[in-house]
Order: sequence, then C-alpha cells, then structure tokens
Amino acid sequence: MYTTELDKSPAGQPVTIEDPELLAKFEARVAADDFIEPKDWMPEAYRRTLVRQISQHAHSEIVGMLPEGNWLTRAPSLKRKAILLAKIQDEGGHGLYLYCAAETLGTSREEMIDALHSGKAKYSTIFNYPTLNWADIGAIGWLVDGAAIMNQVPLQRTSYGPYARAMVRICKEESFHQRQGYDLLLEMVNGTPEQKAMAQDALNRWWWPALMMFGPPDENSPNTAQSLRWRIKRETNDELRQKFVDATVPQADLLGLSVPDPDLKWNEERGHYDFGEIDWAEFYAVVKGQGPVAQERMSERRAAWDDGAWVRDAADAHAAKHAARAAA
Ligand code: BYC
Repeated sequence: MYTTELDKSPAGQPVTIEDPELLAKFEARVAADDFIEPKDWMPEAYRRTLVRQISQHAHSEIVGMLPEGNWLTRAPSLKRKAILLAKIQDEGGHGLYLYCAAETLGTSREEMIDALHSGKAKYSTIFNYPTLNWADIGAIGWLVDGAAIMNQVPLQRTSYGPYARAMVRICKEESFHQRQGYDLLLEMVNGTPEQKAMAQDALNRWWWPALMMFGPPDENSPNTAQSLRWRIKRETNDELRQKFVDATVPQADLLGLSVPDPDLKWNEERGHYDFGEIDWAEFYAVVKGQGPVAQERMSERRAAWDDGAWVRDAADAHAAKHAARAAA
C-alpha cells in the first residue's frame, strides 16, 4: 500500500493510496469487459463514483414518481389511468433495484435516503419542472423516458455487475414507458385542435429540459473521462444527447409537432442533426436546487416518506415475528 494513485480519482474526491498489484488486476478485468462484483476488490474512488451515480439514479426514479402521481386522479379514461398507475409503480421498482445495487457497495439505504432528504444528494434536473396539463404526461413518457433509455441502454454493459443487471429489466420497462407516452400524444394530435395545441405546448416546455438530462457538455463534465476509463459510463454525455436528438426529431415529425429549436437542422455531412445551444445557466441553477418546483418536490418527497413510516414499521414487525418463529 505504498504507491500514490494520483490521477485516478474523479474531480473533487480525496485520493486514496491503492495497492498497485490489486489495481493492475482490477484495471485488466475492466479492460477485458469483466463485471466487477460486490466482493471483488475495487479502488475506493471507483466505489464512491458508483455509489454517487447509482444512488442519484435511484433518487431520480423515486422523485420522478411525484410529477406523474399528481395526474392519477385526473387521467381522462380508465385505460390511461391504469397505464399511468403501472408506469409509476415501475418507477418505484426501479428505485428499489437501484438502491439495492448501491447497498452492495456498503452504503445503507438510510444514508442514501437521508442524503436525498437533506438536499445533499442530487436527482435528475428534469423532475424540477411542473406538469401543467395532461399532455405533459405524454411528453414525460416520450421525451423523459426516451432520454432515460438512451442513457440507460449502454449502462446494461456498465462494469459493475449489480448495476448492469438492474439496468436490464429497467430498460425493458422504460421502453414501455416511452411507447405509452408517444401513444398518448399520438391520440392527442389526432384529436381536437385544442388537444393538438396542448401536445405542442408540452413539447415546447419539455424539449430543452430533456436535453439537459444528459448532463453538462463533455468539456465541462468533471466525471466523464474517469467513468469512461472505468467503463462505468460507456458513452459520453454529448454522444448520448446527439443520439437522442437524432432519434426523436423524426418522431416529432410523425406527430406533426415542431421541435422548439430554430437552429435544428439535418447536417448531411455529419449524418446528424445540428441543434441550438442549451441554456447551461438554467441547467446549473436547477442542479443547485433552483428549479421551478424544486422545493415543492422535496417537501412532497419528505411527506411521502413520513406518511409511509407505518408501512416500514409494519414490515419490520412482520420480519421480526418471522425471525422469532424461525428461531423457536
Ligand atoms: N441532473 O460530470 P458529470 C428517469 C451532475 S430517471 C442533476 O457529467 P456524471 C425517470 C452530476 O451528478 C433518469 N444533476 O456527471 C424516472 C455531477 O455532479 P456530482 C435518471 C446532474 O455522473 C421516473 C455534475 O452534474 N438517470 O429517467 O459523469 C420517471 C457533473 O456532471 C445532471 C440517471 O441517473 C442532471 N441531469 O454524468 C420517468 C442515469 N447531469 O454528482 C423517468 C445514470 C449531471 O459530481 N446517471 N449532473 O455532484 C448518469 O448516466 C450520469 O450520472 C449522468 C451525469 C449522465 C446523469
């Protein structure tokens, strides 16, 4: 334990001195696309990066239930209500798989939840925007879950086994979520002119926040380079954002809706869409907790936790009873 690993810690994290032999073996395994498992040796900074990313991802799933839950009682038909209910339950499940994956790294569920509720931990910026009308539910499915899939499909090959395996089921479910959102909007654009206008309004408001979900541009992303080396991330923020724009613009065309970006243009030479500059000042303000409904989301989240205390207590009492019976 005597060498320094000066260049291996992501920005802002303390540097840990690691055993060079263990480190070399670890790096060779990552380079060979082996999965790293919970009991395997791993550098401390790798563990910390995973806990940060997986727990933030879990928090996003849980906080993401709130803007949609808001619309359950106002769904326009039984069919739409059943679909929305199933989707929100899926999101809760995603949060649980991800918290479990993070727990395998030695962090307790309580620590993670405390970090969320105290405002120390981040969750996706996208959930700090309000859901103003029913078309927003379609836009969330189409754009938010669409962006999530784009980011999460490569995470099925992330180097940490429990995270990669959690992503397999999550991606399958996200794909249904994206389809239901698109289907909802397809129905609205083929409805009355007012319904089509609502769909356009939702696209106008959700487009740019959806592009921000991929994180800062690569040159301003402190974590990407190291996360790529460790194969935690498999593609950069900008690569995934570009893929999302390329896949989504034709879908907007099919809906007969226009993407709110005057600079959006197909670039024949690059084989990609060029798009306008994202408002990064807005992104960083939202990351810092200044999103339009950030305070409302967190107080709703804390209230949901407090209201659910009796369920956790009942589950603990049930488990204790079973353990006592088994011991007897
Ligand atoms: N929002 O160096 P960077 C869902 C932070 S849930 C907030 O590029 P990294 C859904 C970043 O954390 C979808 N913060 O970081 C659920 C870092 O700060 P820290 C959630 C953001 O980690 C319910 C700093 O900015 N998906 O879809 O290499 C209903 C610098 O960034 C954001 C995931 O969580 C943001 N948008 O890359 C419907 C996917 N962007 O931590 C839908 C897993 C950046 O150093 N996560 N920051 O203090 C990832 O893939 C990566 O963590 C990110 C960021 C691409 C998000």
